[in-house]
Amino acid sequence: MTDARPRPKMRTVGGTLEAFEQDLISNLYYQRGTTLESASGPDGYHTLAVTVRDRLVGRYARTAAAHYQANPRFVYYLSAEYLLGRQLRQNLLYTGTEQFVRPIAEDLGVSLEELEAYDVEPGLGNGGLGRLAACLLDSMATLDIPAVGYGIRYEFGIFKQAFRDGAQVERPDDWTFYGNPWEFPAPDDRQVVGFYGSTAPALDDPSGLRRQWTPAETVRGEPSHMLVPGYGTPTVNIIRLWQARASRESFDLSRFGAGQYKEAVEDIVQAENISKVLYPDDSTEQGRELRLKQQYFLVACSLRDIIRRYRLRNTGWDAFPAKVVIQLNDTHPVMAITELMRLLVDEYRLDWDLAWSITRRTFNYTCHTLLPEALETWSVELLERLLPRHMEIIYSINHFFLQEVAATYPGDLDKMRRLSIIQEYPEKRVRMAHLAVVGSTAVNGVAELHTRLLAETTLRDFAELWPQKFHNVTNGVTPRRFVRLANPRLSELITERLGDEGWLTDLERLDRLAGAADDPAFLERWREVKRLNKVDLTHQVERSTGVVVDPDALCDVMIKRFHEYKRQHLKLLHVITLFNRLREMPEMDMVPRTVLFGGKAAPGYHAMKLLIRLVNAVAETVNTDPVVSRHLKVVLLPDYNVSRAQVIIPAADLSEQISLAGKEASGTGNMKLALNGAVTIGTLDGANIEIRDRVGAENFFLFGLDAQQAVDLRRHYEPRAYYERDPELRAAVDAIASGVFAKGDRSLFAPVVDAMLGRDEYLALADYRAYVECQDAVATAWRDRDRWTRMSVLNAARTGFFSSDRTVREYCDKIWRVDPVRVEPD
Ligand code: T68
Repeated sequence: MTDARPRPKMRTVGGTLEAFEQDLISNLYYQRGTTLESASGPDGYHTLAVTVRDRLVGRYARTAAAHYQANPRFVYYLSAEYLLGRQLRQNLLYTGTEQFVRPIAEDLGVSLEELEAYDVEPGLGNGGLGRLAACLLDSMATLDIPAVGYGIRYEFGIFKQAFRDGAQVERPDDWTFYGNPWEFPAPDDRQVVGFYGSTAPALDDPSGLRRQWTPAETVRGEPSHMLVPGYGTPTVNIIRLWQARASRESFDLSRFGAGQYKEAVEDIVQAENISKVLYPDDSTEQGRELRLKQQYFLVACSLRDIIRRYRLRNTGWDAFPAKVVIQLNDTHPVMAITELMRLLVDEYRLDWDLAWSITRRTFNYTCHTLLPEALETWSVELLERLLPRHMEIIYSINHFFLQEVAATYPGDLDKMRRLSIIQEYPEKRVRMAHLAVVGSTAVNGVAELHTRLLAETTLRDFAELWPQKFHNVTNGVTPRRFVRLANPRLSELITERLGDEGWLTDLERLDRLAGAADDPAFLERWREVKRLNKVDLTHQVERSTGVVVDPDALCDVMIKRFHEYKRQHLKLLHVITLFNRLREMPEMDMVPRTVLFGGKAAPGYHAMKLLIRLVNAVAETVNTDPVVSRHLKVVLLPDYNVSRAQVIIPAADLSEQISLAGKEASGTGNMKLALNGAVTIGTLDGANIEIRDRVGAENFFLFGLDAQQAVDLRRHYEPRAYYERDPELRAAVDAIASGVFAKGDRSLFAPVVDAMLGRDEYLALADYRAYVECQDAVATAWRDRDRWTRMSVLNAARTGFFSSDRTVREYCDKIWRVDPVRVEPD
């Protein structure tokens, strides 16, 4: 896809300030049933939200009409997770009504900040994968790509994180408590989904491939949609979220009448549990049956909706793959492949081969991991019980696939065993990634290194069999949310320098800032922006932790899910090293630093929950030490989420991307931080490599083993040897072991020490010395203010490539082959 066509000029649908104010007052009265005099905070927020939302509805209607008219090929993005972030400011910006709100709010005696406190972010995801989905939707709308996102409307999103005595406690995220003004329920488009039951042969099918499934249980999926506006264009797409409801028959009126209240509603509760909670689990498998139910619920509802939409303008099945392209966001929605086969073969009575050809041409699969333990598998026993017909279909798909394999590699049983969709030992399980690759046209990794390693290791046999299936599409992030909304000061400075706001939809134009990196006056203003952002962050830190930090200190941030491979413990060893140095030499001239962590650990991930305790314990010790705390502060900001990211990222000086090379698929926080002028300290992992290639080696602090060295070292690795020969490392580990961070209790953090000195799975000790030396180089660079600011400017100037607009264009070119549809301007 090219972007050669002229873009319609950005117009505002905001109308006039007077009209906006009128609508506000009227909405307050008629929608909330209250008046200016008696309105509460939630009333004010809701009214503002609805008034802004109304300005997108006309655009949405025109988008739907244009799509109906053009009958284009659509992208359907299937994802179990979306981390959309707050909606209010985004939609004010996208409708051009931002300018009205302040004067009106002033007029009415409220502040936008006050109202925004009620703008809750829908936390319908865990981390990078869910946020990527949201960035891609934003870019698809911005590029006028006809697209619909499908997901689950979890009643409770990702848990809220608090700390009690330094330990993570999880609280439910009741995100719809005040109602969600951004969504439109669409009960007319509900669907019914079956589970359990049995299958029987279809009477008229001699091939035996068509069968009839009679589910034992049915659940209703009720959709609602949220608007996904494009920036600088009238296109408004939607994301459709399904909520599980009991089908009407589930309510047992006779039992209720007989006073058996609990029994009468049992089925209702069970059905509605399906969309009750997001699995806050990005590492381990748990709650298996319910999780599989969620996955099937999502794909069954979505496919029926996709077919419904297809049939509005098309007849027959031949055109289906030409009009429908489904992108599977990791393996969570991969059951869609078997469900489409079931619909086509059993319900629409197509023959198997035609159905399979349609199915394969419809789906594509994005893989987001390299960790073998994160590759999803489902036990055959569970699948046979919950989705008996789907299990049969998987066996048939596998049967025909293995015939193909046997024809290509005659007699190679080992190859067959490795490629099979079914794993036989130690237990029969379905490998979802294999099903995804077999049932898709294109498979993509999310950064160059990741795609290469996928093809060389995790999916190697498939890459040999079908090399043309594998593509790389390096991730990206939306500059609207992560620069313009998060960092208005920097945005203003950039716009002033570049002359207009065109960079917001053509991010590579940031390269014109490179010239400014030698302009002392510009550097001064750049620094001033960063400083003001850091002042904002210090206020936030103080409000939520009570810790007072210096806005002039180097702001060193590590924000991401807590996971061993990401190596928060390596960062902590560095912090403890600085602590030890200061204790030993109180007079040393150390660069003042604030080390800021943010991130959640999966509730069942005990090693990471203990590490969180340790981070908080180290923070407490450091921050209360009269000598050390003059130079060093450590903060673990509770409840890291998209909204907090939008405050932290603009204030960061140093971006920590220190995963063991070969483990982080891509990372996207690394991109957001670089775009906001943070300099990266990182390994050659994921997209760090591509960031470094672009910003230049001299503007990136590289350290550590590369992916190949890590694999080689792992074979004969002895962490104790590193511990014994490096006195600073030994002192840091010993400090944890000695109980100084646990009021003398040597047992509390012993598991952390044991993990380091025992297996040290992610080679933190091996990378420690290189990391600490690299951090010393960071400190030296920081002392030279102009040098540092130059690096900061060049990081922003040279990372325009990492816009999710570029990512979406690549998906369009390599995989989707969809064209934009222009929508009538306002
Ligand atoms: C992330 N994956 C990758 N997974 O770790 C990151 N997993 O490198 C990459 O940048 C990002 O995806 C986008 O491509 C995840 O975030 C999960 O959240 C997850 C959730 C459930 C199950 C497994």
